[in-house]
Amino acid sequence: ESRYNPVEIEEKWQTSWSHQNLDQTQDKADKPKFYALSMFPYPSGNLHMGHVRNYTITDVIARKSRMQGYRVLHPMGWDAFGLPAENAAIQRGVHPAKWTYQNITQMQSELKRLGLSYDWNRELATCAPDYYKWTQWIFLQFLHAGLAYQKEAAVNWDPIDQTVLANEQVDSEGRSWRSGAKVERKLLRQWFLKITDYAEQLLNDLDKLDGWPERVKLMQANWIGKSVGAYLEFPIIGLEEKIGVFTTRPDTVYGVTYVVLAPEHPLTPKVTTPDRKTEVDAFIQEVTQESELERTAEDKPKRGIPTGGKAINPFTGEEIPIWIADYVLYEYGTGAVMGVPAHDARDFQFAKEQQLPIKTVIVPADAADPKAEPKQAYTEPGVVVNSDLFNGMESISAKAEIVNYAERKGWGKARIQYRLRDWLISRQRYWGAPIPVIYCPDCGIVPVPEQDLPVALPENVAMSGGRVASLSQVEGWVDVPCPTCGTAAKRETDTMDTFIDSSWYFLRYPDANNDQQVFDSSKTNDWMPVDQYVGGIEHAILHLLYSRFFTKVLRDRGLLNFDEPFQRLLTQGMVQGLTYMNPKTGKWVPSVDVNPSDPKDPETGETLEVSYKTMSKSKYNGVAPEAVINKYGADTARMFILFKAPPEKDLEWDDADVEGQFRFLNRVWRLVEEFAAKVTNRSTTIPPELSKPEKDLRRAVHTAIKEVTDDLDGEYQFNTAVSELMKLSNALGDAKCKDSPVYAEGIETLILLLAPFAPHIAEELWHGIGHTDSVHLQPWCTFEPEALVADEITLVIQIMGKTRGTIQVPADSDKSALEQYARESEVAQRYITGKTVKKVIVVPGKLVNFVVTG
Ligand code: ANZ
Ligand code: ZN
Repeated sequence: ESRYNPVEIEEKWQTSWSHQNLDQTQDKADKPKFYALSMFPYPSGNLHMGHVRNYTITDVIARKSRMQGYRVLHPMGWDAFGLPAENAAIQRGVHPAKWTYQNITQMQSELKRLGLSYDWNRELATCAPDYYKWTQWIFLQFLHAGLAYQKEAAVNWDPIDQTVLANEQVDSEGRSWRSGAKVERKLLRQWFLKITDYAEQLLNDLDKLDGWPERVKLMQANWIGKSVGAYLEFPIIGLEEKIGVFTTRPDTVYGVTYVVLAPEHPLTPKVTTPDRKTEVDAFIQEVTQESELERTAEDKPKRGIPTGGKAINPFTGEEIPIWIADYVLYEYGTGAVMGVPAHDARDFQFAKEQQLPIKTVIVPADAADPKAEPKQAYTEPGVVVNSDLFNGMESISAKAEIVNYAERKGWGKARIQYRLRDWLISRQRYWGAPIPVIYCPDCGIVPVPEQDLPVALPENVAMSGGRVASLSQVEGWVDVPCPTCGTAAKRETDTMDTFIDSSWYFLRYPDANNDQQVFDSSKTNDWMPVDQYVGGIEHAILHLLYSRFFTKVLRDRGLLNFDEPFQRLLTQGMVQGLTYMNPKTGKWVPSVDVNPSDPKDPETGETLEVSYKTMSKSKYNGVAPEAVINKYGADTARMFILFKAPPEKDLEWDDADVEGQFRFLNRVWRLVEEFAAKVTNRSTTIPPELSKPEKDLRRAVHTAIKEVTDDLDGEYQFNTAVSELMKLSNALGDAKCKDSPVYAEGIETLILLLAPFAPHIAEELWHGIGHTDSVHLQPWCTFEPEALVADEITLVIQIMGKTRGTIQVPADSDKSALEQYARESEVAQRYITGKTVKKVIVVPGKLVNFVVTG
């Protein structure tokens, strides 16, 4: 008799599978395709439990899909450009490339120990020249399509990382998503991708994504931020130019009492009167240093000053003052707003503070006195007043009427506005893909010719002064003859935002080793879209939106024939660890220093606060995957992670439950061992006539097949699927017919159903009962509906609503038969003899309740 030794068998099978090329993708096989993809990791050093959870989920899906007869693409790669490599380089003096590739090697070996069924032949790293060559090629596609352009822009500048950040990389407090630094505003010439051209499609196509969490779709829709309204123009007194504004409330235009420009608006200096110039300049200086979020915060006083200039409201002919204020953003709409204090909360606050007039033009249908001075802005729909031609109209219908009127008069037109901005992709950093353009004094911007790609990163780069030099500082790299005219020219020295690298990697896996093309479209069209994408909710906006954008652009360039890259999306929850905090000092205490039954701070003796928090280095609450694998094996780690919580929910790490799964696998091991040792006739051919114990066992076996399959095919309820496996193993353990083919069928079924979850032990046991080919090449079990039909059911007997016992009765009994069986049962006889039965309630299939008196 052998003991379950996970470390030994896991290594053995991993080696064997890789020799057999078991996980290699079957291209062009005569099978339906299934593309299972985990979000690829940043190679930061070691795997953490979040990775393990993510990849285990995808692996179960990939494995069961193979058994179900799909050809499966299940690849892995590395999101390998980015700042941490530069920071590590500075701290440790290793080149970013070296640090990155070391980490890849380390993490790859950890991944292999988890028994994840990746096709390693398709591994890619975004920092490799044979990958970023195509990233650069794609950039040129954007350039040719007019979707990449340069613009002088007020950018988010991270003073710690010394780089520009996209809006998406600045959090709600105006801090960098990476360094945490307070982001500053700075003017620089930058490259942008025109994602705004695709705003409408990106919004509308969300409807096609049935397999996405509603929450993620909502976040994307809000990010795109569509507003329907009007563009209206206000003539400026004394100037030819007009002030264009975007408004969602054209119905309030008769209530405009001032116009406000963003301080950095190009009209600001023109409308400013000489007496106001000094003050206006000072104000602009001040405001441009603030972040967008500070400027628009609801709770902050709005700051602004008059420019001295005047405009005309074309609808009323009234003269109104032109102001500048911090709450008007230059980048949104036209960078100018018509102020309607009576009906907009921000304008109301501003008008109160600045003593600007407030003019009511909408009133509630039942308004008492429209002339009373309002106490706050009335922002609801209502009836239009004080608005000339439009008086008495419903404000909602007045919107369209007023826009029509404006159009006829040449004062404006209907307009749709998106909150989404173009994507700023320039980064002044070394460790990224160089933007492949050259600046020629004669020809201007010249794209690097395709045959000269990749524009390779220079290897020799200075790492001093607390940062890795940017490309502009690399001697000899910048100077290059113009590809068109040969004149001495200069390379672009910015690299691309690393989100670009990850916006197309899923398109490369179907043809990962192609050195002639970005990918062969027929291959990528064949495998795409990804059937199941799994990753963290932190990518709900950025990565997913950018990937959708790239897909649409490459489709429009004729490279792809589908609209959306990810058919189904699963965002897995966090892995949380037991966390100890000293409530006095606020310090986290490592769990190794704490006695869990009496948690005290080893230094101060203070009683510690205990909670579950997302595992992180700073809280000392992480559990290293390696340690768990060494102790229990990868199969137990996988089983625990799948069993402990539904995939979308947070998961609390619990050593006792890990032990529990280890014990379960041991039980399965012993069950199969015993079977292999004692049962010589292992035929699974089921005879036509079965005894009652056989029928019962067979029902348990086929119920398990049905339930596990439902759990995996539907909403991915891995936790209940594992419970079903445990039930099946119990039924087998208790079975009274261990020499029956039904038992043999049950043992085989248990191993087959276990295979996607715990692939190594399943393989070992499969061979242990005499098979010679891999369990992972077997077809998925299908249940027989007849086997599920119970001959008998358990009927509950109640007296006055109280359960007194149960009896077995034929499953096809009708109501009166059920009553009859119940009455005659021993249980009922005990309670009803000598009494009067006043009423009998029969719930078919479940229970019979006797109401008695006397
Ligand atoms: C007049 C008005 C009257 C407005 C009213 C609202 C209510 P969303 O829905 O976010 O698109 N706005 C326009 N451009 C702006 C900018 N650059 N900075 C700050 N605010 C700006 O909001 C559109 C509304 O936000 C516009 O409609 C405008 O104020 C303001 F009773 O125009 B509204
Ligand atoms: Zn030239």
